[in-house]
Amino acid sequence: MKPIPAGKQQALVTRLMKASGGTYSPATRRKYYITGPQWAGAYQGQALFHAPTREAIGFEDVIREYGKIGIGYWATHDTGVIPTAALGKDEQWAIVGQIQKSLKKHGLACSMVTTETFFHAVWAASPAAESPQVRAYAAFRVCNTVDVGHELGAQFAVYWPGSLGYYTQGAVEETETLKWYAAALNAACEHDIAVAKKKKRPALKHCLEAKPFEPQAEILLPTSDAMLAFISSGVLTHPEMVGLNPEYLHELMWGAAPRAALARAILAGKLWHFDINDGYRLKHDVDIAIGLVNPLDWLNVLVLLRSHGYNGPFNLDYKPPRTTSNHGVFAVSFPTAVDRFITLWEMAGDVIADPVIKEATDALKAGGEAVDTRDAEAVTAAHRELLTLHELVAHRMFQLLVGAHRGRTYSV
Ligand code: 3MF
Ligand code: MG
Ligand code: MG
Repeated sequence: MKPIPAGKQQALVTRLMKASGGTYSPATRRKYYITGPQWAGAYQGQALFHAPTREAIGFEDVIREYGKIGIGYWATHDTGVIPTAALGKDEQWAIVGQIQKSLKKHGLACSMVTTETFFHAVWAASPAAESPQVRAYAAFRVCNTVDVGHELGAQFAVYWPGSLGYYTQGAVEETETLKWYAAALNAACEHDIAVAKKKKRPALKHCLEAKPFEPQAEILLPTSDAMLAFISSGVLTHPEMVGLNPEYLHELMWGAAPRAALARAILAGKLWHFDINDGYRLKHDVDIAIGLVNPLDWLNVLVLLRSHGYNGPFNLDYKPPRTTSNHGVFAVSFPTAVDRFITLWEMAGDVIADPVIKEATDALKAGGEAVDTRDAEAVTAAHRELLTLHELVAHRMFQLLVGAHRGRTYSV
């Protein structure tokens, strides 16, 4: 092939995107509770060892482009749209007014707001630092986010505590730090109760998001399970207002099975919000878009969520790759991520309705014929053939994933 001149590359991408097919219409995409974070759309490709590869864009651009794609909901960090120095001031409310206008113009709703408690130097010793002043500032920040959330019509507040941990051992007393962290959440919940009452709105759902490491070396609440224990430990004044925002890749990062982590959150009644992305076990938080690494596992995850009636947001918390251009972020990265989610979600419906999987599962639950249940050999023998169905179910899931259940075969 001849070299492609820069001026013809966008057209090539557009043509190949069309040739790929399988896209859903914006109207169809809007039927799902898919949320687009400001930070994902505006991510410029920067990281510890990485210079930005894309130009900066603001919320007007992100909201407009999400609207065109058919992403119906928008979410943001406070400082993703409001400069730190303007927080809580008149300038903040002017910006919030602009955001409201943009959302209305492009037909989006704000689903979630979150406080950035990891980027600014003030968080160097975490939002639950020893200094009462830092903690008072943290309380101001989370309460201010509650105000912004109500003003924008959000239903959720999310907390990724980022720097709640340490680089070096012994510098921090863990129980005290956790109680101080709880104090900030308590301030947010109590403030929320008052604001919700005044505004005649339901209170926000406050969702904790765990990540096992990064940016700190050691993290005080590293997993969703740790957060469930924290919620019910007695340190929160309103544990009923606090649930989870698990993130798929954050669970993989510590070697967990995301589906099992989600199942534990479901049992606790705390699966309220879900950050969707993909990546690899025991590695950096690469934030690859959903389904590009573990499509079969993702299908399994969505089967679990569908069968338990999960109706919260699916938040596209991933990072368009550094190799993708500003144009590509909204022409390829977001629409394809949304479409893979929809495909996997609908496929999860196929799995639930599949007669082979259904009969196999029912048979496994029915068990073998009655034997003496105090006789290990007899119980084992009564189920020997039945248990082969486990592998058959897994094979059937694979068939559903590749379309073999609809007759797709290869002749050699
Ligand atoms: C970090 C994350 C965060 C959180 C966000 C919401 C930048 O790995 O996943 O995204 O989701 O801070 O609170
Ligand atoms: Mg996240
Ligand atoms: Mg993440």
